[in-house]
Amino acid sequence: PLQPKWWHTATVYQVYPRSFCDSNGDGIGDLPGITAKLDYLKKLGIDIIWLSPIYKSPMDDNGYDISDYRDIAPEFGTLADFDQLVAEAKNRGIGIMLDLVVNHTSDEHPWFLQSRQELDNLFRDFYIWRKPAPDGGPPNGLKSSFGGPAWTLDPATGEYYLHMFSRRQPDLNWENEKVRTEIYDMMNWWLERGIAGFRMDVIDYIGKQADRELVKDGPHLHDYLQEMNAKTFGSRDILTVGEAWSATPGAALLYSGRERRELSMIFQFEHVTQQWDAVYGKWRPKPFDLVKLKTVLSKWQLALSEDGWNSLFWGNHDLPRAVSRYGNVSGYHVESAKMLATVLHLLKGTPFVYQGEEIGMTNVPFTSIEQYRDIETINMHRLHVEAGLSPEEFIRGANENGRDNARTPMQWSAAPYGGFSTGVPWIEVNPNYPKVNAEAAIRDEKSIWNHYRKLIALRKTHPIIIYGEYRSWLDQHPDVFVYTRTLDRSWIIVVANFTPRDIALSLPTELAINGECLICNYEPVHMIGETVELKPYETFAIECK
Ligand code: TEU
Ligand code: CA
Repeated sequence: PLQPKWWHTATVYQVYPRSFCDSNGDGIGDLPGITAKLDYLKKLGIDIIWLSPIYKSPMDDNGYDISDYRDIAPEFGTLADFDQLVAEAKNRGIGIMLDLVVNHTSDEHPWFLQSRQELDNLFRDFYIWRKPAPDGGPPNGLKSSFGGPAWTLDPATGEYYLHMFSRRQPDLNWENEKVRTEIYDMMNWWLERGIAGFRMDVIDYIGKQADRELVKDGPHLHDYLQEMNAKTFGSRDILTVGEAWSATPGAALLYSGRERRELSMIFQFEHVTQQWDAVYGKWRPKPFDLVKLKTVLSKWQLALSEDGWNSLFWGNHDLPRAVSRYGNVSGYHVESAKMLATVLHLLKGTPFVYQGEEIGMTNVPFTSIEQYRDIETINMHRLHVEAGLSPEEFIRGANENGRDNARTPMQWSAAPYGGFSTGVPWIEVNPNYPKVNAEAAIRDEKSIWNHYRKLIALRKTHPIIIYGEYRSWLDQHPDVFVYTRTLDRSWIIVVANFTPRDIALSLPTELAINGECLICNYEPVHMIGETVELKPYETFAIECK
């Protein structure tokens, strides 16, 4: 049923360029810095690098606000630096996947500068302009993800323009065919440069119908994606991943089903958003609930088992650090980070590693709003405090779930600033860098890093990890995740303790196994019977052929 694809066995590594490696001491990560670290990534075993945006940008949202789709932000380098990165990566068998941000542009993009000039400008219809409501206020109640109305009045013409994110990120009008043609041309221009894929920012928004306050999953969303596929990457064997916070399993099949000619896969976020508070959202996360997490992961595993394909991730540049969110950084940092990696990488799908996750980087203990750089955190701080939340409580939420947790500089060594830069970094380095850093991790055979390396390699030698049928067990067990993968006569059992306690686990008799231990975070386990003694955050996978 599933037709094998090269990206089924691949592991993707996400680089957030601003925070990865600074080559010239200005405190900002850059393209030559990434090129300098390709051997590190090669050693880890990854196949694809997803680069968060590198295009020219005023950096209102760290590059997710693009002012020139065909040039590089000067602080990141030049097109020559980019070509060199692509070539050097290719030499090592690594592909470069670009972040395609086409729901919106920067307000400094020439299209928008034109568009805002006058009502009959040729580019007016590149964006979404509406007359004020009768009372002069915004046309309707649409809200920006970063707080406040999604409409801003532009005095030049007396109309409002739509921006689902900051007011410096005006939404493009996808109903305008000229907009779509421009975007497809631009995509082809990058494809010609030899890139291996696109990650598509908030792609579920592009079919929006603003007047109906309908943003996600608009009626023409899939028409546009089919058109895009046909006009750009459809004839090439690249990897495409759509970011779709709204996606249900049914929607995922529309995006990635084998007959659909749309995308390779999507990012869905159900395992993330189910942990948010109904009122305060991510700023007041609910306590971790393993049963709910397992329910969501299993649902997605089963829904995309025969068609479509899952992306697998714990973190990205918008999310907290995985080990801080799902693991235990106070007593079982290494054990819990390895456990999480094992659970994720042995599921069916393509794993995504977010930079620093492979060394167990953690959330950051900021104490004041001045230390944050993220536009969402800064805006939401203002709005929540105005609405009566105490600044302390907001900071507590931000330290748990804010986006800057993932954006502090990559910790390369115990050198000043974690070896990220010789100058003062644009955002503070996590103070734990003397202990948590890549240099130390590579040296230590038992490190989190070496565990990731092993997992990534296992996918290359074990088709059962790629295609084996998934089944979960003990769904209601509050502390332990148990699942199996089966292919032909072989099967793998994966067991993971999500708590800092010893657990005596009773297993169904059919799960008794005697085989090869593929990976573990304590001593290898080859055999289990009806009961298993698990140490804190213990995990292992046994294969029986
Ligand atoms: O994220 C989409 C998005 O919806 C996030 O902003 C999300 O809502 C937020 O982090 C949750 O609180 C993408 C990018 O990944 C993000 O970095 C950009 O800021 C955003 O789009 C706008 O381009
Ligand atoms: Ca730099």
